[in-house]
Parts: sequence; C-alpha cells; structure tokens
Amino acid sequence: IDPNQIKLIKTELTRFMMSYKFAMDELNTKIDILKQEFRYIHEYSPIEHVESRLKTPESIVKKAYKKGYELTLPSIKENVQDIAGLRITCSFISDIYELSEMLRNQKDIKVIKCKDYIKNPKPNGYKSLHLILQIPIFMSDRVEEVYVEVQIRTIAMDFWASLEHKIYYKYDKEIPDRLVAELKEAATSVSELDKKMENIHKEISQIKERIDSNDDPQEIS
Ligand code: 0O2
Repeated sequence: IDPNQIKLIKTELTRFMMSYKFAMDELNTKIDILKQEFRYIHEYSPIEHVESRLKTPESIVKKAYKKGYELTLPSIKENVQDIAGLRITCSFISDIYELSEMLRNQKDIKVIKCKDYIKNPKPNGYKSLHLILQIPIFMSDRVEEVYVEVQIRTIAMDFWASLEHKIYYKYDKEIPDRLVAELKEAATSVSELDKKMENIHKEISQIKERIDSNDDPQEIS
C-alpha cells in the first residue's frame, strides 16, 4: 500500500477514536459538575461513583461484525453506539431517574435512546437504566456529533451485574441452570434491598425537612 494512504488511514482512525475520548471527557466533566454542585447545595450527591471506558478498536470491529453492520467508519459511527461508555452508580433508584432528567435537560445533549431495564428487567434479572446520548464535540475544523452510552444503576444493581458478568465469562456465556436460578433469586433480593433503602432514605429526608422548618428539633421523634 502507498505509505501516504497508510498515513491518511491512520490519521482518520486516530481522529475517529479521539472524538469518542473527547465526548467521554466532556460527559465526565458534566457529571462531575452535577456531583460537586449537589454536594455544595444539598450536602448530598445522587452520584456515588463514575467509571468510563472506550471500546478497543478490536471490540468495535467484533461488535459491528457480529451485528452485521457494514465495516466502514460511517456505518460504525452510526450503528455502534457504545464506543464511549459511562457507568454511573447511585445510592437510590430515585437518584437514577433524577440524574437521567438532569442529563436530558442539558441543552447540548440529545437523548437518542432510553432502555429502562429497571422498569423492565432482562429475563436473567439484569437491571439498569441505559441512555444513548449524542453530544457535540468542537474540533479545530468541524463539529462532530458523538454517541455515548450511559448506564445508570444503584450500587446493589451494580454489585449484581458485575458478579453476573464474571460468571457469564467464566462459563463462556453458558451459565449452568442452577447458577441462573440463584442469580435470579439474588436479583430479587437486590430489588427488595433497593426498595428498603429508598424507603429509609425518604423517611430520613422527611425528618430532615421537618427539622429544617422547625425551630424546636425536640418536637420531632
Ligand atoms: P461491555 O463489555 O460491558 O461493553 P444494542 O447495541 O442496543 O443493539 P446491546 O449492545 O446488547 O444491543 O445493548 P444493551 O442491551 O443496552 O446492553 C449494553 C450493555 O449493557 C452491555 O454491553 C453490558 O455492559 C450491559 N448489559 C446488558 N445486559 C446485561 C446483562 O444481562 N448482564 C450484565 N452484567 N450486563 C449487561 P456489552 O457490549 O455486552 O459489553
């Protein structure tokens, strides 16, 4: 191949991957701002923890191939929407929806897709809120619209998903029936725990509100 052609392809691929890194950085900053603002104003943040990752070129091509997409950059850009991914863990289910609303309300963010696996869990018990967002990235000579996948879940849902993910790969995607059933049972316990924690949280918030609006905290029991 002509060395100039190789150079051109290399530049194009680098720019392609860079746009996802920038989109991820931008969203990370937005989320960090929300987190800090919440901490200052409400002495509490709905965001516990944020992880981000870029798919490797190898896994991008693998996914595109598996799904039958054309193996060209424009097709990959349009169809593989989780090249940049953020996973956000919250303490409570209500925090997940609150955070999702905050992201929706940002003018430069477009919500392309929303999969609510909390209201409609997967048959294996998987729960999480998945958003495909599109955000503009301002490059030196153009504006790129880039997709980022955001997964929002509670700490308990995240605990379940990481264990299930490990088991899934340990058994090479063929989990024995006994473990499938145990995971399903564990997913039910996760949902019950999340509900209990949410109720306690609501109760504490109400007490705090009453204390804040009452001069005499002794009156509250
Ligand atoms: P990785 O390694 O986490 O990136 P689509 O692109 O919408 O046609 P897809 O990609 O299956 O189809 O979308 P979906 O259902 O929104 O799932 C995307 C991601 O959610 C997965 O990414 C996982 O991270 C997570 N996920 C979905 N289902 C499960 C599950 O049953 N268990 C666990 N532990 N995680 C799940 P990848 O690309 O599969 O892998």
